Amino acid sequence: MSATFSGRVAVVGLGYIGLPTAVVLATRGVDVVGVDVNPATVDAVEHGQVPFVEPDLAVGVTGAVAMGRLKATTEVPSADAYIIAVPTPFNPDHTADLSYVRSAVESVAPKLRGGEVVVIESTSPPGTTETVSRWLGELRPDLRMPHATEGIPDVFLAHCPERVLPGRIMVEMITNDRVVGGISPRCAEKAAAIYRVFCQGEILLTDAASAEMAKLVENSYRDVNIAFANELSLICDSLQLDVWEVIRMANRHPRVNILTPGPGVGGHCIAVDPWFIVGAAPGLSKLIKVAREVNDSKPHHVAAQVARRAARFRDPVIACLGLTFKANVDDVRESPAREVVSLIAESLPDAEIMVCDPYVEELPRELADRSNVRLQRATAAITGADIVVMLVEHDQFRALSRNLLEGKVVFDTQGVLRR
Ligand code: SAJ
Repeated sequence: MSATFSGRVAVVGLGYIGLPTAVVLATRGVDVVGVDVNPATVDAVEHGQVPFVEPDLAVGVTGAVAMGRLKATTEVPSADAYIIAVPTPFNPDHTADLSYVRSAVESVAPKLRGGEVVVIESTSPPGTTETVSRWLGELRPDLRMPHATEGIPDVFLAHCPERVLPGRIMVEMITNDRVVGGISPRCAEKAAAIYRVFCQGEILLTDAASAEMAKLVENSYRDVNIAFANELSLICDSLQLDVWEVIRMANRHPRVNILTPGPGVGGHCIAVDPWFIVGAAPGLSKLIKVAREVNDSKPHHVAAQVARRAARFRDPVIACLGLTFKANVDDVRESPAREVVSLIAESLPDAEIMVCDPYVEELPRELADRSNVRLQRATAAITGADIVVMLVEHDQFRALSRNLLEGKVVFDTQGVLRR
């Protein structure tokens, strides 16, 4: 029979993954302590607030805190299980920056007494969980770590990658299948017991490195497919074909499902994770690397197309619709739309650029510092614009009256306005 978990969980890192994970555990009766190095995040959670927009998360946080099941702190407490959900960005040479994981592990190590489960949720290159086991072994030589024993270790270590889609996190956290990879089968089983508390999908047990790789492969698969769509859009532009029409036709084949071209690929996952595979097998990851390069080059192509259209105006007024990394989220980090706006502002210093985004209240620093860029409401911006650039297909933009666009030069990177 599958083991069930009882005890207290510390979730280290209260970001897009850690906070929802803390909430789903807490609302199912587990005592959860959320830990974050940022006192403002801790303070917000303690007051039942959410530091970012995600449907249904706010109500979950409020409920869990009111029930007394969720607490937040900057200090790692003693717990029966630790879930580490801190960022793993990449270094300038595209290798993984494991410094946040390392400092989380260092803060957990002194709390271990034996018998705890430590789960790494942070997306990591293959072999990282084993590295964490070694780090813990060095930090706590008094405890047996799973990489170093055939028998029962003192600490059970596993990797359980998150697979939730921003915008649908609270649903997918519960319904998605979950991969749990242990340093040993016993580690995987111990970690799986925590996820059984809330996960209605299937829990798939494997080894830690396969779990790490599976996560990277999922996002690389998507990146390669988006790159195919983006490359098609470049080819169709040069052949003066309508890429949306071409894709629409091709997708009527029963075994073809081409994704949607856009201004580029953003977020902290799809644009990052493929590099970890390239780093693990550089000579072999040719397609994955080229896909990354195709997607990374897309903002430059879009900005160049806008500059070409702007050439016929004296001091063009350009409305850029959307700044976030994808539709209907408030996250502007690693956003291709943001890069496009920067590139346009740089290449067209005499243009007036109006940025519209219902999810953005303040321009990011590099745009706010430019005298030719300002934030504006969509209707006013479009009305005063010569050129309208559609960058993010927020629902609010889909609903815009097409009459507003009459007489404007429209550059639609998402095919929204034609649909
Ligand atoms: N994009 C396109 N065309 C498409 C689909 C997406 O240009 O047809 C762009 C989006 O606009 C965005 C980027 O790609 O800039 C990524 O968006 P996304 O919605 O595909 O994915 P994310 O980054 O929000 O979430 C992904 C998901 N992974 C997969 O679908 C394989 C999610 O399940 C993961 O949990 C998440 O990465 C993560 O945290 O790794």
